[in-house]
Amino acid sequence: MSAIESVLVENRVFPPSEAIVKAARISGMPAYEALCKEAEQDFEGFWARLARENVVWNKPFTKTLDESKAPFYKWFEDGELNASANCLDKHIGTPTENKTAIVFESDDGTVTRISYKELLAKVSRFANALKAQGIKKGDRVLVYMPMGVEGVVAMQACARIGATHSVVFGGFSAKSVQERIIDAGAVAVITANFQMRGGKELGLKSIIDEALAMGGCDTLKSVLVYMRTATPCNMVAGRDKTFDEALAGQSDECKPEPVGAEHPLFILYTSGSTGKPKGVQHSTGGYLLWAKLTMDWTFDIRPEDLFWCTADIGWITGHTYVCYGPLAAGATQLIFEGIPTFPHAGRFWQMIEKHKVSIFYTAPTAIRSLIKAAETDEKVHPKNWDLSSLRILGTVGEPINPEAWMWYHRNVGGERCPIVDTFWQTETGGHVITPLPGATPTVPGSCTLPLPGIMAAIVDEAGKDIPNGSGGMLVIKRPWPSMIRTIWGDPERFKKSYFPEEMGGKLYLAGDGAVRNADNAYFRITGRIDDVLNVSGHRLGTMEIESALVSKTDLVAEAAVVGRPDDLTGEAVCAFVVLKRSRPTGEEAKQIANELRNWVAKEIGPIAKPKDIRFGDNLPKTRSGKIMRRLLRSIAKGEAITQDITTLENPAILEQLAEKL
Ligand code: 6R9
Repeated sequence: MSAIESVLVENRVFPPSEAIVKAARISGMPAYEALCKEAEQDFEGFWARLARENVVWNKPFTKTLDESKAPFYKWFEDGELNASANCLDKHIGTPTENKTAIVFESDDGTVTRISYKELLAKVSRFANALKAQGIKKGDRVLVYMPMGVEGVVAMQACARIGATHSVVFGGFSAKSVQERIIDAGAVAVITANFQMRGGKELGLKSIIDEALAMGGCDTLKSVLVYMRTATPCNMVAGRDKTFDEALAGQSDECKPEPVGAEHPLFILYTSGSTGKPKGVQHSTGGYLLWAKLTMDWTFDIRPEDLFWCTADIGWITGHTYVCYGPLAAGATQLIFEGIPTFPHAGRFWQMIEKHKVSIFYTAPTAIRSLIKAAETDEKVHPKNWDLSSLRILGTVGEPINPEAWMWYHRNVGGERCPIVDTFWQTETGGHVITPLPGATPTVPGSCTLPLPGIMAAIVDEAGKDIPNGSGGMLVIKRPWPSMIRTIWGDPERFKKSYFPEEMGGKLYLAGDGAVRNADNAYFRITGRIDDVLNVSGHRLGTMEIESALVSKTDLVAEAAVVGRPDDLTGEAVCAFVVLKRSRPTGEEAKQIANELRNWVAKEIGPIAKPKDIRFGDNLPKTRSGKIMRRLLRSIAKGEAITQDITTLENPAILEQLAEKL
């Protein structure tokens, strides 16, 4: 049975214990339902109340929602605030000021702690250094940093002066960095000499140098380099400065710059179905409200919690649940520099015991790989560590298969911790469909119900509602405060991608397929319905990988990329390639496949490397010349071809493409 099929027949229900319900902020289903009702009865009043209660405004807003230019919705538009002040200054003068904001564990296990007060001083000083570089409100700054306190400081410092950050995950290639600098018009890059992962020192600054050497980054003026390790890196005089140089003489006080609620706090690039990655633009007010609110709602965060989200700051999860949410909530969080399998695959469990983590939030792909490790080596099984500090578990990034859910529930959660399977996207800013730990009975593999005020539904291609029990497309019918505002520099693409005319132009189209349970209306996400793949929880566009392949013009004539299910990574990239020379076989085919993999890693990043590469003399096409992708998907899965292939121009190549290297 495939993961999706097993999800669809799942019917085990796990209600939260009475004690958990009693202690929770949103306590029991009636409390959840009351919030939903409040949102339905007075939609704007509901959000206005929450925005007043959860955000510190320099200037209060007078209008909650402006729909006059829909789908370019504006929230709290005439209000003014600063995101960094909402994460740091807000706690000064309260008992939180001396509380630990971040517990940092480095790759080699060294632990450091920083209090809210110290973090504020550090962010302020860095903000002054940015200003001294001539960086000002509205400028874009690209952040290419390892996991650690400094990455959060860089983002917070940008927010403090009203500069818009664009964080790029440290695994992306020089080419990807260059494209993002150009698209965002970034004036500065904040990076590190190296990052430490799994005991290895990996170059970051060298990738920035390579990106800038590709040319076209005309807006870029300065590069600030955090010396993470003692190994020197290339520094270009007049352009590059170490953090020490940039921070020298800077005061650790910096007044936060108030910005309008709609001011772009950040741009984060993500893959779409067509063309280049899109710069998802987020607001300041609505986004910050969501980061704070979902910490309260989904994680039921408390002052004594030790919160750990394992996501990298290069992804949206690291933005909302590392950089902004935990700080806005005044929580203590753990940040980890390394990887889950170094020095052994019990590292996560060991860290939970050591730091007494109470809320643990990770990706299904990590869980699956740790299950596999624990099954092969008893010594790294979670039972070897004391995990009794845990009270809530979470997952994010992709559908979780019920087997992995049950393992997580039993072996990590000790059958006592609610699991919040949080469905959301870069575009939604934060959780949109998720259980509430002290209310929602959970079902393995289901993200259960929408948060209050999120009008999620399942519709057909014309935007018409589909009854519960049948699959369709996931949409959100009304705007919400933390939604994507536009695609940076491409409002038309924003409208077309997310509010398609064919569906009436008013529904937010998530790009995922979903089905609601006929009995309890719970949502199950069945996966992307567009050409976006989800490999280990990372979004990749098939078109992006195809264009990377065909850009190897000396070798590749044509390429088609599809996804196929993979037990470990959820989906795997499978590329069908036609070369400019004759079709290779045997050792030679393997060697060329490797060359192509490395090429894709260089063009996009190692995460995009095709797992499978198949060579053919041609690709299966219809008489009108369209590549039959559905057929390729079947071949990639190793399924027998049941589709009608009468329109296929060249049926003989199917055999070639089915051949594994
Ligand atoms: C936060 C994040 C978004 C895509 C999304 C969907 C998949 C995320 C999920 C899930 C099933 C969940 N996804 N969470 N699918 N259950 N709990 O991951 O953002 O990188 O933009 O990916 O991830 O397919 O559309 P992003």
